[in-house]
Amino acid sequence: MSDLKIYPPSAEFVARANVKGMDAYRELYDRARQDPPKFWSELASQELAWFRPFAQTLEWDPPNAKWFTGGKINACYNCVDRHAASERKTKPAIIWEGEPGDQRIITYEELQRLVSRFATILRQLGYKTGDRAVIYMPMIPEAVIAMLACARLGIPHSVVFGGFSAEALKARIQDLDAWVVITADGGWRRGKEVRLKDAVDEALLECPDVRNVIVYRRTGSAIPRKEGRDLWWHEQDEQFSGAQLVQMAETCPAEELDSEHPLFVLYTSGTTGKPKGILHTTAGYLLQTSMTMKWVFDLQEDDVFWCTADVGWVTGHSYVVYGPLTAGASVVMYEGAPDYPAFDRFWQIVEKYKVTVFYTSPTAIRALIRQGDKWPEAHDLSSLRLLGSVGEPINPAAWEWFHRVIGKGRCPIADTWWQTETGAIMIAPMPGVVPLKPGSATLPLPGIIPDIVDTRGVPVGDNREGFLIIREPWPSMVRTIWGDPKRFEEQYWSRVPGAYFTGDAARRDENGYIWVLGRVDDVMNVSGHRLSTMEIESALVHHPAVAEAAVVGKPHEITGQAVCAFVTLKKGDWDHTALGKELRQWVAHEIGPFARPEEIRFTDALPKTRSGKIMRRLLREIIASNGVTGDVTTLEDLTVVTALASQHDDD
Ligand code: 7RM
Repeated sequence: MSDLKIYPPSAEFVARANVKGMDAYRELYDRARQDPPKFWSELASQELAWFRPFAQTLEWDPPNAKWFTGGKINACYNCVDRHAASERKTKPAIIWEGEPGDQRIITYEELQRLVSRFATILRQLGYKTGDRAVIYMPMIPEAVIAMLACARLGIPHSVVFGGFSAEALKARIQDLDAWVVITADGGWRRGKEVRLKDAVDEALLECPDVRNVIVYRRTGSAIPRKEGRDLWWHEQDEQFSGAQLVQMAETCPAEELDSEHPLFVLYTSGTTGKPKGILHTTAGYLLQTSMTMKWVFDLQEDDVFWCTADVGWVTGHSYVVYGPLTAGASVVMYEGAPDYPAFDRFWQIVEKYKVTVFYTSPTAIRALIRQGDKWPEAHDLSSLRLLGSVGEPINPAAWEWFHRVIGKGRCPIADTWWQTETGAIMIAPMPGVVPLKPGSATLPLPGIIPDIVDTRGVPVGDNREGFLIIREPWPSMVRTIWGDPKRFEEQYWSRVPGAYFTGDAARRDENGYIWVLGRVDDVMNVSGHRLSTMEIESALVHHPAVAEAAVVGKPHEITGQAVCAFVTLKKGDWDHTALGKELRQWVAHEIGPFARPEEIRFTDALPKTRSGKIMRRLLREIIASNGVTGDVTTLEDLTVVTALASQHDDD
């Protein structure tokens, strides 16, 4: 590693950074480590607005944590009202650009009115604290408004990414037992309409408990409407006419909720076929998402912050909505695809809105690299001062390009490691402090005690690969898996007793820098999105032609990994080419287009251990090398492997 180039922060960047110099970082880190309750309680009192102060900082009964108990708080109030009542009231909260080029700028003051009106609609329909809502929206301001309105009333929301299919949506509505679904007629993606309401209608055929669907009109296309159940957002809003009604709607109070009141449930892929509903609660989540805005993104009052993630993923929750708004930032939000109408859409938006901090994924970077430097070079990117990366390890070549071509060598890159479960960034450089090594998320943030251990939980020592764990509780940590506390405990807290198991492998170098290597379980990472092999396998075996399926990730130049499925068929005379196409489409329908296998390989049998477990490691090797090495002595039938290995990628 010694020949690696190291990038210290520039003097210019350090001069105005929130945290400057290694000593300042060490001081913060040590203070958090020595007395975590003191450290976090001081920050919570300073950074958040409370209706009633908390009595105790942490009640830790592993694996159950309660933070800031006794306190009364509201996430929406912290994100909106307190800024609307301050000098920030005329500051843009949301700077939005639609894919067709329409734009809206919503100040904090306006956001408060919009959120209050929508909260009033929900309240008048009878929804109240503790009821659950599912949000299935395009990337439009109303997605954020819906989330915040739910938070205002204490209605835990679950945002389902608009790229998920009706099937996936149905499973989430059912698991959460949601009574109201908030959606739009559709959204724009690469010039085409994504028809969201159609998917909702299909999902609701099997969700009898849903009482209302509130539909925002985005595309204006014709959609069927179920009388009594479906309501137009704008029609509901029109009832507030006349000064008195408007006044009433716009002053809908924010509920005074417990610190641990559930804020949202976000489903993420695990190692089984069933997605896990990750529960986050209010105060700790808000504190850590907003603190990381200051520590990692060095947030300053005049920043224009753009995180390109969809609000359907955790990155969108924490760094489009709750983190930046709690911190009072101006947030850029874009509806569509990065390559539409051309490959410079991101750079055009950076130039137009003078974005200062830009946070995206390695996949997006790699896809743009391929199109050449002329696209960014055609734009003035001089407003940028800091870049960020998330979702998967960033390969040094992509890092260098991002740094040189986008950041013009001036902007530090914050490679941020975290998970849906951690709620906020855990390992990342403080950009005014930490010299960067391309490909490393560098050092843990204050209050985070990571370790790298072997199968027995013993630390492995420098430069050795092991499991990444986190030893002490932190405010934004996952509280449970919705409806399945047992799975929560088994999944995260039983591998290394008392410590949180991340599911990632990592290595720590001689400078204490952490290099995250990827998942150690059956979770794939495709374009920075988590996908479970089991989830795709169960979708495939649902198809009438399929007997068995095994799914593995295959290295992919742009998306990091791509989905590759090995399939055995039931007896019959199948046209492999046609069926391959059909199965890819089938998976897109069952889960979502982003889960569509890149490749389907038909085989007579799958390699299994004597106890009948599919040997995915072997399949991965076959894919990566078209050959097999290593120990296959536990294999039931070696001829299977030979046959599989002799198939070619483009079969
Ligand atoms: C934020 C998010 C989590 C998984 C995680 C890792 C991988 C995320 C990085 C990374 C290396 C990074 N949430 N991962 N960020 N690996 N370097 N900077 O992505 O729940 O969807 O995924 O993503 O494997 O466990 S997530």
